[in-house]
Amino acid sequence: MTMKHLLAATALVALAAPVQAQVQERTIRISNGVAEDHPVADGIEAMRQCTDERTDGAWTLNAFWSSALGDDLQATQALRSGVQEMVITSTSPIVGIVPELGVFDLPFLFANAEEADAVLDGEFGEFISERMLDSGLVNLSWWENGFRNLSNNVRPIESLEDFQGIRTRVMQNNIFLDTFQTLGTNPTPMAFGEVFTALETGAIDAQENPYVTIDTSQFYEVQDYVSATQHAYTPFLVLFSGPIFQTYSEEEQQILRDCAMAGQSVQREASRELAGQSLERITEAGTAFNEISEENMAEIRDAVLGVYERNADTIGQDVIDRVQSQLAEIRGE
Ligand code: TK8
Repeated sequence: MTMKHLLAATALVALAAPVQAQVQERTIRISNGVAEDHPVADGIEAMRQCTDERTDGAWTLNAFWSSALGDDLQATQALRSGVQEMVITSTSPIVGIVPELGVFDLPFLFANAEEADAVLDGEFGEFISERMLDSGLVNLSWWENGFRNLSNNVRPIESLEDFQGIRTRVMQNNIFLDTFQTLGTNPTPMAFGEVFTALETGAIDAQENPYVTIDTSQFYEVQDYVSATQHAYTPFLVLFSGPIFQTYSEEEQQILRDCAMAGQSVQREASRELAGQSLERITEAGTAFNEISEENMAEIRDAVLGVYERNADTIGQDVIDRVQSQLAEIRGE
């Protein structure tokens, strides 16, 4: 090799070096409360393929399932103190950290998944994600937990009266507590990881989650009835530790955002595709499913209207107004 070639090769290596420094070897631990066959796994796999490509295999994404690294709130606190990289959590258990998230717990806020996507992927979703930064949490993307339905061991829910006295686990969240007290049940706040055992031992009669979760966390094994209450839509936050995010280069931060968004479309599609199959599996296992008449659903919706006003101070009336004006726009009202 001539001196000229040697100098050119050295210059090239020097040029490449800063780029390599932009993307370091990383191991990213991702905490999940749901089980490994939940569609969140599809989203994480899509994210992993994306980071493999963008970092040339320098990053390792390790997912932990069924609350192995702690429940939603514990894992989120670990992100805030910079001792863990990621958690995929429902918004509801962390309203104590970011009260505005409570807006998603208001009963019957969204009428369908299209509305939920439009609000979360639009200005309002951006507004909420920005609010989370002050708490040391970077929301990389909105994924889908889904519309929640009540399962229980007492009776099918056909009308408002049927909720009476049912001992129901709710997420650790005052708005769900208010909603299920107002419906006439006897609600108990509980971390997700404790629900199966509480149902199995008869400590509680009921829980409420999307069909996909009732399926993949095997709640149907310990539940006799599932009723299509569709009483709230819960988003999943794809959270990254703020303190750790700050130690990443701008290029690495962009890779995280881009790849979490690549996971969003895959995860939402998998969640919606699996919902029908999950309901089939639940009923094939012997759990009775019922829908609720529109007339009785109207009575149930009316019964919980007061939850909005009673929790407006905690969430922020401005936040409620903001999402409702977005929804009015989407609905062409
Ligand atoms: C999983 C939970 C779960 C949520 C609940 O980590 O607690 O019932 O719906 O998805 O976030």
